[in-house]
Amino acid sequence: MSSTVQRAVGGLPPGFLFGTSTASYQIEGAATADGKGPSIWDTFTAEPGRIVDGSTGDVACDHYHRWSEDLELIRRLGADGYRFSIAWPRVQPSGSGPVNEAGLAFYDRLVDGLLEAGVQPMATLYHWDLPQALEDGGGWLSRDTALRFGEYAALVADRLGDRVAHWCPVNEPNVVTMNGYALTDLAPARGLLFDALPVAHHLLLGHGLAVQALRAASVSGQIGTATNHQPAWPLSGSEADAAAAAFVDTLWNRLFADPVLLGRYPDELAAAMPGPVAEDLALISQPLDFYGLNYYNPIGVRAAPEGSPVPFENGEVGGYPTTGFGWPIVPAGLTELLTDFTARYPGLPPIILTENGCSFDTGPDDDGVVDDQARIDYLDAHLRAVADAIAAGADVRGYYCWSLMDNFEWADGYTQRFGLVHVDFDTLVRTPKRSFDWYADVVRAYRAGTA
Ligand code: IFM
Repeated sequence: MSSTVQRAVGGLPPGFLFGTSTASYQIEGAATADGKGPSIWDTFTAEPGRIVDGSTGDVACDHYHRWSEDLELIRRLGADGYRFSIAWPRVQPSGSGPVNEAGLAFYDRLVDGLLEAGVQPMATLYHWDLPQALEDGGGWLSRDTALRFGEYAALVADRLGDRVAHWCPVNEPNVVTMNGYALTDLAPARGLLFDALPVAHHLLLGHGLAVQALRAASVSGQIGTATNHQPAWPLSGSEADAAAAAFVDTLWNRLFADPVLLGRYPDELAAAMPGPVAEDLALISQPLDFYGLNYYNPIGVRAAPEGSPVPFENGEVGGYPTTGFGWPIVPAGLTELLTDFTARYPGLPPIILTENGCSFDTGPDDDGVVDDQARIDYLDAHLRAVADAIAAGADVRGYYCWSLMDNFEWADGYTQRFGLVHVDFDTLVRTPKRSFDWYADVVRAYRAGTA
């Protein structure tokens, strides 16, 4: 057994879960199959210039048709869990009304297949593919979308609630708010800057209503979150940069974690939230079984020049190696985040890392081997960062690698490969990378060590 495998599992407590993550629009394809309605991502990708390589998720990995082949890969990996997302427009093509049976049946089969393979299903209810009809009615700027989301959650809970092990209602509400509604790089590309803040409240309310629906259905699994968090690091020692970084921490991290974990908004942003805020906060802060956290890297922040529409600018933290995306590789940022959360939120439930991973454009060599040592090094370092946080008192119970397979990376199309499995997007042939075998070894070594 290699030393990195032994290192990676050292310091992880008994019962620790290993898994992989994916999302519907990024892997499924089958854009109109079985009555699926259009989502905001179908609309966005059809607009020229939105996606760097001009691609769409119309086919993606064609997982909708090849799911049993992918299930075999999941089985072969041997990890405890698999996180997938349910496409709302497959279940309710226009975001409200009765269930589209064929769409929900797909996830029913997937969940059964996972359980037969001995893998715990982790279901995300919303990973960004909002039914277009709801966006036409205001999208997440409208309170109504949160109410519809609660109804959709109830429909899914009714069908899958007896078998899903973990529920993540909303993936990365901060990314949706900032990149989809404040800026224009993700769908629906509204570009509203601070006028997008009500979106945060409606996504959080949607989370609360979904938690309520899942509890009302007495689902057997645990309920949590999947929120992207990043330490905000000032790019210089100046007071102005420190203040800008504190503001970004509030906007990116606290705005989404405080309401869930403390039942209140940060003072600086509370006034921007549409009512009835106090009642909504009671729903938003219902107790959770785990806090799901997605980590990639810290954000570098500097103060913006006088007269800018926002008081900060983002920049890369320097001095670190980078992934194919150019994102800095900072495992210590993960330790910092986990220990800071533990200190900041006294009632924090156990944490599960619902995403962590890296893009590297490594393809098959002449022998068909995908030798992605850089990914192994990244995962190894981040698992050790988790162990460091646990040693410092953080209660972390699981790690889900993003991603099982290369997929459609949003505005970056097929140019960024995050998978443990290589996908040839011309032939759709799947080839497990060396990191796949390494991760399988990590899981085996952990089990052997804790058996
Ligand atoms: O691919 C995304 C995923 O959909 C959400 N979290 C970050 C990943 C990498 O950018």
